[in-house]
Amino acid sequence: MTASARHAFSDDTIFALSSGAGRAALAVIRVSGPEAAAVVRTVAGLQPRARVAALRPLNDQAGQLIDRGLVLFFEAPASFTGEDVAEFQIHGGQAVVAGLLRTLGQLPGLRPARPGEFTRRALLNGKLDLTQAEAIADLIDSETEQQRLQALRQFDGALSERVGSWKDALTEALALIEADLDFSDEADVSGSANQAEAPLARVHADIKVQLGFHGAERIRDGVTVVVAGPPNAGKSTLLNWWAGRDAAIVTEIPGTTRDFVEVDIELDGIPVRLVDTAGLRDTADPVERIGVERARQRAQSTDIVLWLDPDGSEPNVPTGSAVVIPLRSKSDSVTTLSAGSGLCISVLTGRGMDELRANLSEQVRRLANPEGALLTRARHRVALESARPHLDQALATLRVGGPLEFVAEDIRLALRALDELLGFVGPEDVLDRLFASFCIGK
Ligand SMILES: Nc1nc2c(ncn2[C@@H]2O[C@H](COP(=O)(O)OP(=O)(O)O)[C@@H](O)[C@H]2O)c(=O)[nH]1
Ligand SMILES: [Mg+2]
Repeated sequence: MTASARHAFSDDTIFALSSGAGRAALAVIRVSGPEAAAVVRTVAGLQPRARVAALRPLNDQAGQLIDRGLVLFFEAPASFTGEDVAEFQIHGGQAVVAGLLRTLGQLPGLRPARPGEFTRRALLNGKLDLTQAEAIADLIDSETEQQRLQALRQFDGALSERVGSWKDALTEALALIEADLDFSDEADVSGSANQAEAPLARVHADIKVQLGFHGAERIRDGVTVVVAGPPNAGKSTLLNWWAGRDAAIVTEIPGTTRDFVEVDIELDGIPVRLVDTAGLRDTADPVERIGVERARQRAQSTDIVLWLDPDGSEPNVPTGSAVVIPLRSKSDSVTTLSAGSGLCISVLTGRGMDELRANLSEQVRRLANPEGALLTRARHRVALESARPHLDQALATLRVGGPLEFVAEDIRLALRALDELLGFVGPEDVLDRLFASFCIGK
């Protein structure tokens, strides 16, 4: 099934307020579907001309003036959705917007759009693929500069093009295998299957490289930093300093923090989640003990661990693959500096805090380096992970001279996984879930 084969959308015409809700200077109301041209004629009394803006009085069905506004018309397929599209730019008053929406709702064949339905139609009409639709959602949700740039890159087709080139190479390999299969009854076998190995191996290697990059997902979802160390080391104080508020309770009583306290900050345009944890110690208190266990688990699955200890002890926590930054906290009050290691900091006097910020920023930037990384969502990773074993298998079978039918089937399955990544095939509920998270009017 191709993108166009999926073109089975309803015949109804949808409309929605595409600009933000509430009082504003202007509002944009968008209409998409077969009735869009009729809407322009009825509401604006205008024979629609594609891509020509016209300032018109807009009337309701009784001929009463709603507002004067700018009317734009895009003829299918040269529109965002691939259908006929009309756009009304009107004054952003609530009564104005409500008046036009009410009028549209009364016209035959029109109904309010569901969240993301314009983009979904664009997808179904082959105007963009699923990774680009996701990029639109990411662009709308982007809060940091890096997120914005990354969403734009993906909207421009950075991932689509790479996946497209993988598909081309696999299709070529498949054709070579199939040609060989066709010839296999004859004595002088063409042997073209041998040439399939090169493109297969290239795609295989490239996908492996992409799966090794995590930078793009970190830009979208953020880098996690766990603050860990013995009780009373000043962990919660450091978190509060970074948050600029009293997010975590600070006392001189060891064992105060028992559960995670998380705050979201931004470093160099990259979202960072700081997690305060219970101080690590052996304790008889069952609640604190759970907190300590959770702290250990959290440290194992994080990107960065800030290890705080006034005495500069070695990090005493399983850190998985995390980068560990050792810090000697409360350095203003430690008189006999032992032979421990780590940057000396003091939230109280500000000592070492600039260096700490610079150090952490550098690590965050390194982890969230988007250079060459194309997978921005877990969904992309899942799709490639499901293609990979088929490529492994196809290559292995080909190399040992195994049955070419098996090689062909594995290539087809890998191609299907790539098509799923682009949204050309696959379960509808994946689309339902994605578009449910969209704004109405997009
Ligand atoms: N002198 C000094 N005291 C600090 C500093 N940071 C935290 N403290 C104090 O150390 C105690 C424990 O701090 P807290 O943040 O709750 O430590 P946690 O148990 O590691 O979370 C509190 O009394 C803080 O006021 C610092 O930089 N210098
Ligand atoms: Mg604490």
